[in-house]
Amino acid sequence: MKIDRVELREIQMPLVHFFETSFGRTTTRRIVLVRVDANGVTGWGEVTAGEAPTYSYETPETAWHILRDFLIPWTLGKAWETPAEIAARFRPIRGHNMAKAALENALWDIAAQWQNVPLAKLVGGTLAEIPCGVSIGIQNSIAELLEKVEGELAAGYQRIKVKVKPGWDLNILEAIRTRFPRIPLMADANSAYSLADIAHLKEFDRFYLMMIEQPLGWDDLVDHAKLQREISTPICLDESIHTADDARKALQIGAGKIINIKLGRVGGFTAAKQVHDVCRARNVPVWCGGMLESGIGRAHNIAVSTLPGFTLPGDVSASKRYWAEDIIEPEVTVSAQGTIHVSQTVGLGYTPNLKRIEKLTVRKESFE
Ligand code: OSB
Ligand code: MG
Repeated sequence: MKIDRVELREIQMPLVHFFETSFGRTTTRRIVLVRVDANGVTGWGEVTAGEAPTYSYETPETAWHILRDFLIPWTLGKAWETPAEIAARFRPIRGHNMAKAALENALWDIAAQWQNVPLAKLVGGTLAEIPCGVSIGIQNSIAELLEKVEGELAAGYQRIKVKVKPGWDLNILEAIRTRFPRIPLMADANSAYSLADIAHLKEFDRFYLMMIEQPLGWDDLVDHAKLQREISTPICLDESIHTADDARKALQIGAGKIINIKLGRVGGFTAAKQVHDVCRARNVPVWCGGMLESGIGRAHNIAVSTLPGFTLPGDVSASKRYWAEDIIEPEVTVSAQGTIHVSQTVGLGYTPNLKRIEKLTVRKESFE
């Protein structure tokens, strides 16, 4: 099969509510979409990079550059059988996993349509329904945070994750535990602490969290291993895991007990499956992280979440938590039990809304 055409476009989508982490606040997402046409079939991918290089070094601009100048020329007009072959072709490029994932995942969408199966099935998924949690950003006040937690629990979500940073950590966890003593709760620090904070991080143990996500350096494994020996709360790694080898090394040295898999961060479905397999072989649970995706990235997240090792609720939630109107039809909805029913239709499982996408587009470039 041959790729006839690739189109890059940047869309801008305002969030219904700002999203704040320890590295800053986002109000409007800039999302690069990749559309691929091959043998009369269209596939879509999404670059999940943040607007600023604060979660990782990638941005919409770096992804556009890497796609336009390297990844697209390397794939356009070339023959391929499986998306994994394309992933292998991208290997000489160091990093830039979010750019790679956007293109590779579009090919998975195409491959699923060629084979007449749902994307989840092609990926190797087995779950028909996936458990969902929510990620709640830093709020303007504790009262607003408690209100949000209450609303998400009422909507049925199976676990609550809250963003923490120095000054917005023990106080908010105390407030949540006082009001909701038994809910499945976790915290995500996005690298806001260092080993100098060990005594402080030990205090998290009294809130019996399911896990604490990426407390230390965004590129660290060694210090996380030291911290994990000192605290009883399980550490979940996010930012530090980019490959299956990273996962193997992290688990080997005890840097954490759980891994968050993000398609963009690891470079697409091929690598995500490898990270999943490394963890599953060691009985280490994984879950799917989110990057404030539009419906296209969200649909990919749902597909990867059907792999059998995804035993914990992920940050895969309803479209309406982020968007007044999503770019897919139907929008992603979550059941009263806090689950998403996996679409059994061929391909992505959702239809990109071309009119809506066109309206949100601020630039596009196509390659034949
Ligand atoms: O660390 O998981 C993270 C959003 C942007 C950047 C990093 C992270 C997040 C989230 C949001 O936690 C997850 C979601 O999309 O709901
Ligand atoms: Mg995280």
